Amino acid sequence: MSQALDEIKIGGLGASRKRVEDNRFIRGKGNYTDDITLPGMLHMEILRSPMAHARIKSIDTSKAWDIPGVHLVLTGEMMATRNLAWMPTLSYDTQAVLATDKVRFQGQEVACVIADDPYIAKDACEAIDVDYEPLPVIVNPEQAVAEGAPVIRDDKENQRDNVIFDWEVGDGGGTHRAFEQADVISRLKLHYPRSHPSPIECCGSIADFNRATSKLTVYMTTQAPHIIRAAVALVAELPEHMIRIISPDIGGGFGNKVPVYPGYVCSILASILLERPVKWIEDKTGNLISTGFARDIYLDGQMALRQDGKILAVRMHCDSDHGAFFSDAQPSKFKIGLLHSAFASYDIPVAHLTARGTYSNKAPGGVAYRCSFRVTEAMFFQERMVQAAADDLGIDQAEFRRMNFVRDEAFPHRTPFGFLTDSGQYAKCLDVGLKAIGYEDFRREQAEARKRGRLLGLGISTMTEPLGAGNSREYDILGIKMFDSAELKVHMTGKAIVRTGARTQGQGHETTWAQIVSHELGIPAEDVVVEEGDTDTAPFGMGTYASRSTPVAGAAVAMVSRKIRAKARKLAAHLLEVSEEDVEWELGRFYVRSAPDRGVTIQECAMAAYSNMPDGMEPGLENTAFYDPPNLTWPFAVYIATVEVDPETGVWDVLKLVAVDDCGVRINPMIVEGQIMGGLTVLPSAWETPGFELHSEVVTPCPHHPIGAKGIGECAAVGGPAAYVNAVMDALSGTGVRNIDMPLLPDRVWEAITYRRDVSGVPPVRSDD
Ligand code: MCN
Ligand code: CUN
Repeated sequence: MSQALDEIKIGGLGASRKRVEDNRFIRGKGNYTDDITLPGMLHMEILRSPMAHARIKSIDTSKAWDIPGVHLVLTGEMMATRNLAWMPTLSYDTQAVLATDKVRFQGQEVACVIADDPYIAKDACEAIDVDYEPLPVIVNPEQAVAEGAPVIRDDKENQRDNVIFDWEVGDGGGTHRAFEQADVISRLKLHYPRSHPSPIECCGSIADFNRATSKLTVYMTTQAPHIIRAAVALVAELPEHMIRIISPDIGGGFGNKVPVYPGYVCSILASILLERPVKWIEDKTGNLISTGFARDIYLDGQMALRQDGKILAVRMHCDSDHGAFFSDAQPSKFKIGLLHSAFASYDIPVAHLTARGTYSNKAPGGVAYRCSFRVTEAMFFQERMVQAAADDLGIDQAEFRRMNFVRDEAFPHRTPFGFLTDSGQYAKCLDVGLKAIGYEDFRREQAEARKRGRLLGLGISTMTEPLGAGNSREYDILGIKMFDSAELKVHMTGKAIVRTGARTQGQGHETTWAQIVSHELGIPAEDVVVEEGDTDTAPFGMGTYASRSTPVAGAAVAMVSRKIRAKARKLAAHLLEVSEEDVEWELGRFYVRSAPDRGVTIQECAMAAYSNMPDGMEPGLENTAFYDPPNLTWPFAVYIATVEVDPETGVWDVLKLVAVDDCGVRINPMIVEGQIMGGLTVLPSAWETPGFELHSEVVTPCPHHPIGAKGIGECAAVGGPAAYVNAVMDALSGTGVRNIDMPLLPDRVWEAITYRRDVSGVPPVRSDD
């Protein structure tokens, strides 16, 4: 008889285990960067530019130096003597650490003061006298390429204009031919505005250089500690083994804590110069005006359609505003992230995307924001465009999607831009969603309400997200290939520690990685501790963003567990005195095939690894696995929102939101639901947050992931926005309004209803009459 453990009881795959990290968080016992105090620690503050574009005529720091308690005032000029005035970005550009020649965005770092406490440092910053000569300011791509526009990056030798790149992907000729066959061509232009990830905890670092040991330890808010270590080694030319990056608890990242910021660099240099720990904690204003933003792209697309509803081709152009430095975090190969994952949900024969990136006098970043490298923009545009096309053809929105979906049997499916999606049941997800929202009934109710002057709307959004970069053949950042690793140490009493190079920021890795070990080894999850974030102890990894942790680091956890199990099997054979081939595995236990009652537990094997190993076997039960995924994982989701818009004020409320997410096998269903709700809510308060109805009945295991899981961390933030916007647009159907750019503030909605016209959010001005 089987003596396998009950996987849910031991907290394995599928168990809605409470998050173990919350034990300390809800008690206020988290350990964030700002909680750390080191002996002799000094404090750093940054002086930021009040101007968006100006030449620096002079910087006078003498008054700051005179303030008692000031230890160091850093300027770009001083940084330059150490070759640190500029640093490389993640997209092969350069970024000013402290400005020397010009300031290029409002909030740019101009100088730093290191003092006994942050208040002295702040006062000293105010005592620095900077003489600026203002220059014309550019705030959007149109201005950037206009005749006579000032060249923002005149620091770069061959830069004669404000264009960063012109990039294209897809089949231009084929797309052109398909458009010639079209019965109807549908067009949509929109702006996805700049957004800021806004984690509760701002960025910060404590650099601690110890002259005696030559070791540099940096505590910092980073989602990717190993990448930072490599960057510090290469940029500051310090030996990598003498650098230790520790990412303590993180109070939300959302992409904001991927880039390298000047504050980190300055605190490191200051600590080296002063030989004392230097702490820099950014304030909210600093975080909002200077750290990695997201979106800010202008999309113009056309869809070639056959009268019966078949999508024949898509043509897209994207103008993206990257701010003053091209510092996007994205795979090297792609200039505009994974924007070309657009239209992956649909079976579209051919497509062509052109993209132009430009500089502006705005903060750099392009980190995306809860989105796998610009897939939010891709999916938003996909779903807005699909809605517009369905309207143009007079076909029901749900039906139009269904007829163009990639069919279940068509996987793996090659998207028109060349990705290979792995699996899914798109139509089934849609059916579940339509049933849950009560589609037919709502349409009737909507028509009835219209007669009484009430505006109801229903918006559908789907998303197919490329999660889990690499594989290493195609994905790298600055040449560093994207894979991950996990290390598992099983102690003699059967307790274990698992470490990865990912870095949880609230996603619950401390809970879920233990569940994967449980699933593979039958060790109860509570007997497995998870540790991440310290480069001296964690194995190499590319970090946590683009929902790549489960697809890559999580897979590595499964693979290392399997290595441990393989060794445990040998130990079991030895203990049971049979040959390895006669040993069978069931959860938590090896047994003799011919005599199932004779068995040993995984814990007994662990003890044997330290006390009774067979002759010639290397002792211990520890291992590391590197995992280079064969492909991205491709979760799918359908989000359906219903709204009511007040025609008098433009205020709108969400009546209901139904989410159907298929992220493959769910490790921890409760954490997955938390991720979905967080993604659908993002920044608004609980007051604006509707009740969500989440569905988990569609599960398409990822065919190439060891436990069948796909990523989930960003899906709802990727697919959610279009559901809300489509719902408002649906409420306005018949008014001739085709688009309102986000944010859908009441005044914009009111303007659209009242004047029956599109409302564009294009800065800097919009005509108000
Ligand atoms: N999970 C699961 N089953 C699956 C997939 C995931 O149980 N099939 C679990 C995972 O084990 C993990 C969580 O769900 O505990 C999220 O997993 P995953 O989708 O792999 O995403 P990451 O862990 O890589 O998280 C990154 C993602 C990103 S990129 C942003 S941005 C974002 C997000 O997560 N930032 C967050 N969610 C966030 N949630 C919080 N609380 N804070 C942030 O900063
Ligand atoms: Cu894109 S924001 Mo998350 O990938 O860290």
